[in-house]
Amino acid sequence: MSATTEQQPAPQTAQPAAPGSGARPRVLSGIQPTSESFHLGNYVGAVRQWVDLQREYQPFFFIADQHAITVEWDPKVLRERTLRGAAQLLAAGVDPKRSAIFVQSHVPAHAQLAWVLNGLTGFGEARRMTQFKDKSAKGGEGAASVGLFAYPVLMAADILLYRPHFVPVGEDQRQHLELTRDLAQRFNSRFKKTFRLPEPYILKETAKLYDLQDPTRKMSKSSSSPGGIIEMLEDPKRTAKKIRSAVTDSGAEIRFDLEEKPGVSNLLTIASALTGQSVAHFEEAYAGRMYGDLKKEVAEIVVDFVTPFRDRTLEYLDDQAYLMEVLADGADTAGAVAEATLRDVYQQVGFVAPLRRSAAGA
Ligand code: ATP
Ligand code: LTN
Repeated sequence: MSATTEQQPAPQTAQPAAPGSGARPRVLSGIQPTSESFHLGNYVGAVRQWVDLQREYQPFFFIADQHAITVEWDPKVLRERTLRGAAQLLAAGVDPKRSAIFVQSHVPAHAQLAWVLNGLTGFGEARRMTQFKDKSAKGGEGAASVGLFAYPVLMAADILLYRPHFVPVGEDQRQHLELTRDLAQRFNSRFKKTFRLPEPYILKETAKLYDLQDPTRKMSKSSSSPGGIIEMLEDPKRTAKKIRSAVTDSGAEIRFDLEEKPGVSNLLTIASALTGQSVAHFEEAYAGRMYGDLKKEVAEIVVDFVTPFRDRTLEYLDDQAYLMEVLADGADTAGAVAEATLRDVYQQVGFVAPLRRSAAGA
């Protein structure tokens, strides 16, 4: 993959294997269904890397619907967004033959292991998590849910169940990964070595996209204004308009300079990320030309990219039977791995194993 990562795993030469089959090192990641559509930042900063990782790793990718209920939610909207999230993963090229694609709540072991890990997590340790501090800052700690407080513990469970080698996430999740490693180590030393300590695989220097209206802030589903965010599933005509109205900088020169020219730099980053051509190529091509010309071309590049993506997503959403099959297969593959780990954990912590009666009730 092209991304520079903190921890660059050695390339593997093994042949493609079926999801869950154990021949290749595992990667795991999740994305929350907290908006109608992924934005272009989510795509270039995260989902596109997932697609690349499928070649060399054995991936588990899921829609974190249980994480989405740690803040206020609407059940109908959550259901819709969960399916949209899965359809967008498929449209982006996450291949169900190579990757287990599933919905977090379809694999009950996530919540079950989270409960065990809750008993190993210090209150102060959880309170130090900066995401909790940030997200609870608005209404005050008293208004935040216990779920939001325990969010990182559920995330640790998501990860540890699969004993993955790597967890690709953005820089903002680094602290949660550290907690995950601490919990794994604590469990392993208090009981028996059960969990693998996952390596951070922080997608740091992959393209980071900024808000079109305020290019000093990152493009974000929770804080960008509608005009600042490029949503993958919105009407491409609207997208083109947003790019043509993007805030640019004083002066007229088209060059990459995040400090002096964040608006122009953002447009150059987008053009480069979607075409595979270097930023320098666009700087050269636009020497002596106007900001308006650049915006027009970037609008075309983005529209050419998002239009088929959107069409593919809508097709997957139209064929819910297929989508549900993919998610059922993903949950079967993931569930088998997760349940084996959970059984091991339950045994270590002293839960009495239930008598398993056969389905026939014999
Ligand atoms: P929120 O605003 O709710 O925090 P978000 O838009 O930042 O949401 P997340 O769900 O936190 O998106 O992130 C999903 C993935 O997308 C993460 O791996 C994150 O690093 C990546 N990502 C999010 N925003 C950007 C961006 N502007 N540029 C590049 N990558 C991004
Ligand atoms: N917290 C992550 C989403 C997430 C995740 C995970 C990522 C939930 N569980 C497990 C990696 C592994 C986020 O908001 N980006």
